[in-house]
Amino acid sequence: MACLYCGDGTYLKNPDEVSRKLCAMVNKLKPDVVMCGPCFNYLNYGKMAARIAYDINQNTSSKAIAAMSDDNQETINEYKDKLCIIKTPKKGGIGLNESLEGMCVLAKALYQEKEIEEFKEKILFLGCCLASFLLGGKKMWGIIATWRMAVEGISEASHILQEKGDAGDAIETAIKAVEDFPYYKSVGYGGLPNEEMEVELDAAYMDGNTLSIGAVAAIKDFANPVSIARRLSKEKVNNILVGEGAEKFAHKEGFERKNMLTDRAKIHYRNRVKEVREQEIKPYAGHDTVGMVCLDQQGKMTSATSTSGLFMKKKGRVGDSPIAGSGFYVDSSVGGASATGLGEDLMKGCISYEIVRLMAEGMHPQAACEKAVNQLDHRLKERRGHAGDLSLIAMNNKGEWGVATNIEGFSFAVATENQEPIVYLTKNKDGKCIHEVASQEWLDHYMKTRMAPLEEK
Ligand code: SD4
Repeated sequence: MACLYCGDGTYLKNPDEVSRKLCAMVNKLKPDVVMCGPCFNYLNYGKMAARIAYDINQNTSSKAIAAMSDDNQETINEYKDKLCIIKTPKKGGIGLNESLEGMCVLAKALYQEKEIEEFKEKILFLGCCLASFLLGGKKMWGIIATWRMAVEGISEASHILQEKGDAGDAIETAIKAVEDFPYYKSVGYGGLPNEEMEVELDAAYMDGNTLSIGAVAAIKDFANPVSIARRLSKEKVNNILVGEGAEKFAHKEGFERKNMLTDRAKIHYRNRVKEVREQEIKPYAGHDTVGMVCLDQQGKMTSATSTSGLFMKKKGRVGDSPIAGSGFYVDSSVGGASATGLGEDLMKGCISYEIVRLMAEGMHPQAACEKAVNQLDHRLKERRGHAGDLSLIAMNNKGEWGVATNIEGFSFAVATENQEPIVYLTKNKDGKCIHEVASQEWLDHYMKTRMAPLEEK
């Protein structure tokens, strides 16, 4: 064997154990060269790869080399005198295909007389799932959500998933946590009202095993629309209910009634009415829908959304969030996606379905999100002169995830078997989305501004 490739696993809970097991494997297989590098990730994901390469050089007779992009500058500085590090051009990660090419070039350099094609057959790939493989067949789980506000919810969900709980229960728990928190202005209790100062809520739930869908739209006065949507997904027909019909169903099924209009939301409403009058501000500015995709240890995937839609929307307006294929979609045999942004534009691309379709063709969730968002953004600008906000999250059935946006500073939260719940901020730079872990300062500021006393203008 010419080479052995290993993935990253930066956020592995037990890097010592992974390194020890990988060294044992290298000692057994005795490859000439071990290439260590992040597969398709962002940030400083090369850290674990560099550390593994270093340990292999210390503890085995094989030669280990690390490969990573400039995103990993910190790691490159730390290891540059201790390790051979190949810089890969690809921003973000070396990618499976890129690393295969990269290793072939490397192998050719080492064994000069051979042709690149020959090496392809001699390379053993151990990609990003290496971690779970090495840690004794532990099953992957994960949950990803739009916006910072979801992080407490996904933390609760991760306990359920860790304990082999069901992806349906985990996602419902996570979304309910967001719906119940009064300071988040676009979801559930405390959600911002429509033009007539009524809180009309949209929510959906999808089961990726059975493809069952349930949704409610423009529902008033119920505490947890996502639970009603999940209940509807169990029906044979009548899966999507709106307004009065949805309320009647929820009442009959015993769901908790609640006046969802808070005093704080009333102040936001009155202030916005004044702003719109005085400064011509668009009533639609400022919205944060929660959308999630979840994978459990049994391989079941789910997706769900919940929102009060656009602030000051017309009574009866329905956005993308309860619409399958636009606001959400999931198929356990592939993965799922969910959207936030301007529903009217998100729906024009059936964008969640499009991402799942691209993943089914073999694309990594990150590449699929970027392709779908960039293409829709481009198409909307070309045909209509402008594109609304489009932000998408996705996860495949291996627990790999991706995010893309056409706005500045979209935040999202992820937890998986390999990583604690983390909030990231992302921005689109020339079609590539760069994710950064949100600083403590940013997180504190976020909460402070959400909960600051609100004065009527
Ligand atoms: C809607 N997509 O109703 C929702 C709004 C949203 O972040 O996502 N806000 O159009």
